[in-house]
Amino acid sequence: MLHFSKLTAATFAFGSLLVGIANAETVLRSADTHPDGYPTVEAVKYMGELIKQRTDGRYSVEVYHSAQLGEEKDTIEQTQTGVIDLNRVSMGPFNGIVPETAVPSLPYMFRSVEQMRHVMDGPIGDEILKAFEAHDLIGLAFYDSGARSFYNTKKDIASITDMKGMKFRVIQSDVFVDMVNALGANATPMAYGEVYSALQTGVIDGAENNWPSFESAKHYEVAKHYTMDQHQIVPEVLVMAKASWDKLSPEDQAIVRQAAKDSVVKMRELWDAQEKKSRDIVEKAGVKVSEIDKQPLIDAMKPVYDKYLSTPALKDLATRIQATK
Ligand code: GTR
Repeated sequence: MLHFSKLTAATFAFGSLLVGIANAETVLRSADTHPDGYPTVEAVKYMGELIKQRTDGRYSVEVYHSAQLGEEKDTIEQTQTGVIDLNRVSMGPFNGIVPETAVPSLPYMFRSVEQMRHVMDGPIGDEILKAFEAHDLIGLAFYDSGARSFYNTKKDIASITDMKGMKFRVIQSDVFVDMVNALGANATPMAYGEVYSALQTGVIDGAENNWPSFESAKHYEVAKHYTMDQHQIVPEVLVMAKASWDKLSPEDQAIVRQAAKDSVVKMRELWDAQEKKSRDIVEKAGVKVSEIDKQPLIDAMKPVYDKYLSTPALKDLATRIQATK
């Protein structure tokens, strides 16, 4: 009897040790270049809450916003090596790593944000997410980034000829560099965090981005001319380190994937509201917004398309994107 109860006590102690281990919370570290409150940051936090609820607290997500873990190019490398678990990045810096990402990044590839959402929500989006796996990353979801347009410190741009010789900062991606050069301007690839001072000191004349980035990075304080050329509708992407993913059980992988998908809905709500808010802030601060005839810019992209749609598979991907309603 005594022996039996000892055993019971030991079993109980061992059992609670196991429960203790099972309850230990694993915190997944997630990188974002944007400040706290930005739609991407809030969407990943929301995803973290869903993961926490659905794993009974075994997993949670901590978002390191404001480039606390580094600039995008570096955080991508750190995610590939498993130093960072999760990363929310523009597709731009992936262009040289995952060739499929160059296609949705091509200027004027999408006709509208609505079409981009249809494409990325469907089988084409899944195919592109899958393409990350060959590069030690798990593609989880696409977020929105509106449309990117040029802005500068010098003058209103009303036609493509006004851009000639101007120096524009771009994302560290050859697609972006080639786009600016094909417009007759000069591209300066540079980390996002360096753009404000480069605008201020005149190292560059301008840059290009959507309303929320233009506003939250405060570039509008120094660049007062915004041109509505809307050259790129580049989706953002949320990736996980393959090393971190492989540590999850298949059930937990399914929870993470679903939570990421669920956070897209939240992201889009936040995004649509933020775009309006940001545009309002910059216009009130005196930014002059000018319209431009987009056709000459579209026509100038022919060599860029030829360069990046270099294989039948990539050409086919572009054709399928363009055929999506
Ligand atoms: C923003 C994007 C960021 C970053 C930035 C940039 O629109 O959300 O992830 O890529 O652009 O221009 O570097």
